[in-house]
Amino acid sequence: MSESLQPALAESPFLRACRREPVPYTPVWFMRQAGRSLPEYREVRSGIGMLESCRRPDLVCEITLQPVRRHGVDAAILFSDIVVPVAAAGVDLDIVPGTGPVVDKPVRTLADVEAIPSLAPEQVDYVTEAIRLLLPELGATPLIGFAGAPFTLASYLVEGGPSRTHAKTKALMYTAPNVWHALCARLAEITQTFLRVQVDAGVSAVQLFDSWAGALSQADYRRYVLPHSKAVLDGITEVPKIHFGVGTAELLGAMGEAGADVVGVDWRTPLDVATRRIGPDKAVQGNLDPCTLFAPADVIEAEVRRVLDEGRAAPGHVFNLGHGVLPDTNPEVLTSVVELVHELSAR
Ligand code: 1CP
Repeated sequence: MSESLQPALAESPFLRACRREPVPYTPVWFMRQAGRSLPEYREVRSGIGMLESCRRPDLVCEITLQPVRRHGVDAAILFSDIVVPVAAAGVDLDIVPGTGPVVDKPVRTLADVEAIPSLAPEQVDYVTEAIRLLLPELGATPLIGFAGAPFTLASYLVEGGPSRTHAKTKALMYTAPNVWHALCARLAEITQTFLRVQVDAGVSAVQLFDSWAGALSQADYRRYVLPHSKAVLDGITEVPKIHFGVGTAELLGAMGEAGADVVGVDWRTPLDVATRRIGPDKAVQGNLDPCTLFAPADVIEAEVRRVLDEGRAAPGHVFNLGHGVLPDTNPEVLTSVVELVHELSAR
C-alpha cells in the first residue's frame, strides 16, 4: 500500500465508526457480500471447490474486490470461510455445496480433541499472499479479516456438519466439560493464530463470527463459551474487533464483555435496545433483516431509515444486515441500500 493512502484508510468512515468517532455518513458493508448473489462470483467460482478457492490468492483477491467494485461498500471482507484454518491445520473436512462444512470424523472424546493439530502460520501462507495482493487494490477501503469463534467451530466439529439444535454439541458440553473446554481451548488457539496472520498481513479490523452462540442461555454462554472467545479477542490489540452472532438478544452484553469494540446485532433486537444491553463504550453493527431485500423499494427505504434512527442511540454504528446476504438477493437492491444509507445518514 502506498504511504499516502494510509491516513485516508485510518480515517475511513468504517474505522472511525468502529472507534466511536464522528463520521461524515454511516458506513455500510454486508456479511456475505461476496458470494452467490453476484453473477461475477458464480462465474469465477465455476468448477472450483469452495476450500480450493479460499487457497488461491488470485481468486480470493478478485472475489473480495467484487462487492467493493459493484456496490461501493465501505469495507471489504476477506473471502474465506470459518473452517479454513481448521482444515489448514489438518482436520479432515470439506465444504459441500448447498450444505456447508462437513467433518469426516466428528469430535467426541478427549483423544479426538488431542488429535486436532495446532495451526502453523505457514499453513495459511495463501491468506498472507491474498492480503498482500488486496491492500494496494483496496487503497483507502478497509479490509476486514475474520475467523469463527470456538463455539461455532466446535458445533461443526462435534455435529459433523450444520445443525439446527446443536444437540450433540450441548450434550458434550454438559456431560464432558473437560473435553468441551479442551476442544474450545484448541480451537481458540487455532483461531488466534489465524487472526494473527491476517493482522500481521495488514487487515484493518477483524470480525469474530460466533454465528450459532444464540442457541445458548446466557448462563451457559458465560460458563462454557465466553472465556474461550475472550482468549481469542484478548490476543488482538492492534485493530478494532467486531463480535457477531445470530439470535443473541440475551447475550449482547456478555458478547461485548468477551472483548469486542463493536457488537454485531441480528434483526430481532432494535439497535437502541441493543445499545442499552451492550453499554455506552462499544459501537454496534447491523441490523437490517436480510429478507427485507425482497420487499418493495418503499418498504426497504422505511426499514433502512428505522435502522439508521435506532443506530443513532449507539456511540458508533456500522450499517449491515442482521445476518448474511441470502443467495437469491438481487445485487442491484444491495447497491441501492448502500446509496440509501449514505444519503440518509449524511451529516
Ligand atoms: O463475503 C463474505 O462475507 C466472505 C465470505 C464468507 C464468510 C464471512 C464465507 C464464504 N463464509 C463466511 C463465514 C461463515 N461460514 C460463517 C459465519 C457467517 C454466517 O453466520 O453466515 C459460517 C457459519 C460459515 C459456515 C458455512 N460455510 C456455511 C453455513 C452452513 C450452516 O451451518 O448453515 C456455508 C453454507 C458455508 C460455505 C460457504 N462459505 C462462504 C461461501 C460463499 C459458501 C458457499 C460456498 C459454496 O456453496 O460452494
